[in-house]
Amino acid sequence: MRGKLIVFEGLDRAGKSTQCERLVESLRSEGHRVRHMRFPDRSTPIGQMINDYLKGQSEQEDHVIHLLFSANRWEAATSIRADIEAGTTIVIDRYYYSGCVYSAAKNNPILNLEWARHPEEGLPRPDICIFLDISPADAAKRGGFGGEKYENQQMQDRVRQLFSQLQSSSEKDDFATIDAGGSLDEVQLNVLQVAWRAIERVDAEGLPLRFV
Ligand code: Z5A
Ligand code: MG
Repeated sequence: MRGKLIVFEGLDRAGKSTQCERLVESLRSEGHRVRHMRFPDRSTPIGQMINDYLKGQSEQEDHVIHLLFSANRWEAATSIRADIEAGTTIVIDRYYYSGCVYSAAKNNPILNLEWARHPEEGLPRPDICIFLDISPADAAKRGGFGGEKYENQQMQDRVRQLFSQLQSSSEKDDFATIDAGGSLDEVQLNVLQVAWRAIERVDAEGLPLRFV
């Protein structure tokens, strides 16, 4: 059986990294072979350029940084596909949905969601995207914004709107939305249920890996 592609998305402080780690651990303890990834992957030369940009140490034109984020996924695409074909499940912390919404949220008149999606076409498409939904009030309880580029209220408000636009687009069936405002254990339980359902569906229906 092939591996599955499971992605976490959501706003700042929704708990993606925390729940991603917990899901990886649970699946491994059940005997699944699992690879844990995150985007941006700051360890590559392209990822280093993204890191410098997010930390305010370099400037990039909006389209240029968008294409770097996309290239950072493309440099991993072949190995993602190979691992899935070899039976390894991949759990990813942020993917191309973040790529589209954060770039489109800048209100650059020639960088809307449609433009942003083009460079992502052909990437492995998730079997399920677990969207951790958090209200601005609950996010604020988890501490203030950090110092990175997009960590401000105006940007986060636009990102929230654009994520909900994506969730009612032709990609809506990719998403399972979970209330991320509960306790760590409550959220984890819901995440596990969604992940198991997605895994079982792929296996029961023999669904092939799709591409964006
Ligand atoms: N970006 C982009 O523009 N284009 C792209 O293509 C991609 C990304 C892929 C960096 O991402 C930026 O890159 C991001 C989008 C943009 N900009 N923003 N904003 P990143 O993934 O590196 O961001 P991050 O630094 O990992 O942070 P995060 O995503 O904001 O956080 P999180 O992973 O969702 O949350 P967490 O680290 O798991 O938890 C945050 C805190 O809350 C922590 O103290 C936890 O202990 C606590 N927490 C978590 N869950 C709970 C619950 N349930 N209750 C109470 N407290 C909790
Ligand atoms: Mg994170």
